[in-house]
Amino acid sequence: MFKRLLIANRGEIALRIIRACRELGISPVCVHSVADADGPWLEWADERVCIGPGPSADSYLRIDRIIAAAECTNADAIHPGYGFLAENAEFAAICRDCEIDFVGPSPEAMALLGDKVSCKRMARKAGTPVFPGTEGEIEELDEALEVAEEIGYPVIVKAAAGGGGRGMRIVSNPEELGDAVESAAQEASAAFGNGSVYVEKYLEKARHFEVQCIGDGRGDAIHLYERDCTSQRRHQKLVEEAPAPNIDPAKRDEVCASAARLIASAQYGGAATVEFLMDHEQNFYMLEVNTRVQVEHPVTEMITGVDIVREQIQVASGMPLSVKQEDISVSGHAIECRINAEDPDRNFMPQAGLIQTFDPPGGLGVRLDSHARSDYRIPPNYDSMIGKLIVHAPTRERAIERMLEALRQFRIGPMKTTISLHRRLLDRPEYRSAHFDIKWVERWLESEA
Ligand code: MV4
Repeated sequence: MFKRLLIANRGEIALRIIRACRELGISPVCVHSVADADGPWLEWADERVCIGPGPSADSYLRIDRIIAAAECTNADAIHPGYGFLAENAEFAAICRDCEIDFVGPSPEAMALLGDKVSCKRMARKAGTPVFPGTEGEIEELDEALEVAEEIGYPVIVKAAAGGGGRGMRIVSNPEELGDAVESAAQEASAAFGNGSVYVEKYLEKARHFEVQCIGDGRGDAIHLYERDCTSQRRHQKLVEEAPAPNIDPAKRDEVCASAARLIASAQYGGAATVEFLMDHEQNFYMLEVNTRVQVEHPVTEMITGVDIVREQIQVASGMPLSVKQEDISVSGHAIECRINAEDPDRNFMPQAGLIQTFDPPGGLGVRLDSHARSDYRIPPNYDSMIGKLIVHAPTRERAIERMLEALRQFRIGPMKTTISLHRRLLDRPEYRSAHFDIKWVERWLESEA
């Protein structure tokens, strides 16, 4: 096992990784920016290294400085967390060249699954359901027109290197397809240095379903069942839960097993998430694979009892997975609310500044993953998530009630947060009944505006 692990991240996920290190007897080292010099999580690290000014491009994204910090502190491994360099295959390759273990997949596995065209090709081979569409990237417009005609409009043009909603165009008739392909390719080329695009069937009303997998890096992988992430706004998830409500158990087992086969086929090591959309008839279609630990991993930990960050570190150190597929079962229901320092009444405007009041809830089945505390000043440079409130209860109904009371007892001030929004969201009939789709939060907020 590693002796020292460098955490190339900040905030709640840095704290989450520190906690996993301590349980494994590993010494955690943090890098941080000048803007994060007062970050409460840094108190729990054995060493801290300042790697540059506030802007991420000058600190958390500086591969050279992070590698130098790892070398100076004698770290055996680097955990990238999520965001920043977590899905950067070049960073993973540089770590390997420097003989530092990257807590994540090999650069090859990351590249194979990170490119959506190659990922889709592998998914077809593994029997993971995908949207009908072009076989690979579009080379001739005629070929795209032909496929679109065959699958029927509307279709969607997507960038092979895209993700999170960037570089997509919805097309409702053949007259628009040429322009859409051209502009999506141009945008992708500028944004990702890769202008490859592909076409697939566009699904209007969908639920967002994702399967947590862990690969051992030697061709074996397990899944930890799924999460529902349908409640989101502008590609920012607000509430996640596990297991996904209202799913036929046989279909669910089949899609989860197919996700694990895909991860295994890439010789993938570490945590991965296979994202799907689900239509109203419970047909599943893969969207993409995230090659990192995700923000919402705790809901899966709560229902399976598997410590995902611990597994990531163990696999990266060359150890086998500590659980077998047949030993994994789902117990109860978990919900996570992302607590962002944003004003839901002012278009989710970020709220930097000094936290004066921070009174968190507690009690049976209540978990808080947060780096915040009173007297902590939220810097303006990073995303506004200051914590994740997670509850676990025997049923979905009881988890909702437990979350509502935990939210009621959570006092943060003076800045606005998304706590008030969550209290209203969890009480909506769409949420309570789980009769929702990926646009439901936006429709609801629009109807109140
Ligand atoms: C889609 C889609 C409908 N049909 N693909 C958005 C982000 C990227 N991960 C893929 N996305 C979508 N791909 C097909 N064929 C709708 C979306 C989409 C979406 C997906 C998941 C969660 C929220 C979303 C919000 C808008 C659009």
